[in-house]
Amino acid sequence: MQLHRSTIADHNESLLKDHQRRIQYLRSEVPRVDEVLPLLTDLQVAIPSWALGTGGTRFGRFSGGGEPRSLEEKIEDVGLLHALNQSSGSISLHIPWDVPQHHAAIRTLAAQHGLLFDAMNSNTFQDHPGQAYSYKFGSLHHVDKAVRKQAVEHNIEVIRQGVELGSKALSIWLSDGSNFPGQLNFRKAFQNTLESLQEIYAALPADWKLWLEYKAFEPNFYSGTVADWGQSLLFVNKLGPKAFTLVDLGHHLPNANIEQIVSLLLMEGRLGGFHFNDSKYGDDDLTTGSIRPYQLFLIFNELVEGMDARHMSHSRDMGWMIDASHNVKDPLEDLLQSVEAIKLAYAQALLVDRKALQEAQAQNDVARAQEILQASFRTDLRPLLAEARLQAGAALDPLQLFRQLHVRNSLIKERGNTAVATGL
Ligand code: PSV
Ligand code: MN
Ligand code: MN
Repeated sequence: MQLHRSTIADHNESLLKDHQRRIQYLRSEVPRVDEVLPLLTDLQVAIPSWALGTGGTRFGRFSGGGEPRSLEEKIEDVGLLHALNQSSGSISLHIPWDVPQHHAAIRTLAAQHGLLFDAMNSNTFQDHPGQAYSYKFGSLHHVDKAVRKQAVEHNIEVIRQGVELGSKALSIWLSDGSNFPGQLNFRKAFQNTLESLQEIYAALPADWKLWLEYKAFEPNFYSGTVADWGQSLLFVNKLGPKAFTLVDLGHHLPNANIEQIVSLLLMEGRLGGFHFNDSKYGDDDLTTGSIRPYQLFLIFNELVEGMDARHMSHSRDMGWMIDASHNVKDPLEDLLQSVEAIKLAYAQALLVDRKALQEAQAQNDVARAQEILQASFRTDLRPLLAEARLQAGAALDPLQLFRQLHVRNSLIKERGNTAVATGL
């Protein structure tokens, strides 16, 4: 489904008067708002190819219909999101859930939608059809060298595919771990993983990055071989300057102080990117900002502070990606909501009075420090995001336009009701 510029222009025209009233009020309240507009426009959030269909649980999956049946259709869906918000300018693929075949044609299609290829995700947490060895007892950490070799080769193949598509990063998440005490020798598991990662790292092109994601538990429930940021940091420090830790917001033990983790990883120059989602219990993969928006803001507060301290480009020097999966919402509506929540937290963080905060910190003025942060968090910056979209040629209200156009119904007509989103 193609979205014409004139459709967006008509939609914007119909909402313009109300929008102008809101943005004028915001400008009168927060004089700096216009300064951050270019930064907001520049921040693009990658969409994972596996989030375009309705997610499921191990108990069932309830498809809303019209899901993309091929990589081409996934690209079209992300293109639609990007046309609506001008903030979702890339797609992240998962191999072998995605099977890119005609790379040049896929690349051209993506470019037609204004999209780039974000990080490539390898997958050694499932057995692939026809592979020689099983990953039942892990992949890069496996006791058997032959299994490790197979997993290393898969990762190198994913890099190869990514090079064809113009991607610049390999994202590795390992489910490797153990379910029972005694199952693993932790040190040997670590050393095997390190050796495997070194082989993968050696195959990285010069301008590529390797992001190593950690996860506290699931599918293993006793130990994880890359279970937390400390373990990931140990690996990436040993690998070299192209290796970084990736933070998935749902991969921590309950109540972890993620913003502090972010701050210290940044300080060490080892924070590579994010998988955004939200959670109440574990790796719930709920819509970003739907459960703990204040935490999201505090994370962005550290990001802005830490990246500025290191003179990093907010838009270019970090991998911004969503990793979510939804059982009850329209996946495209949900992704629009997640992108909006991410940019809202970013805008709030950009508008923190940093000088005043530093002064309050230097004077141990705890109450003032809290007031400064919360003043930003509690300012309604939604009109600012809308203004950024208006200036970028996107829709003032992407979700409303998505509904007005009955996009889901058109997709169901085109693709049918029972299509599945992933290759598995
Ligand atoms: C694992 O829970 C994870 O967060 C990794 O990023 C995977 O690639 C993704 O989810 C698969 O859905
Ligand atoms: Mn993830
Ligand atoms: Mn996850």
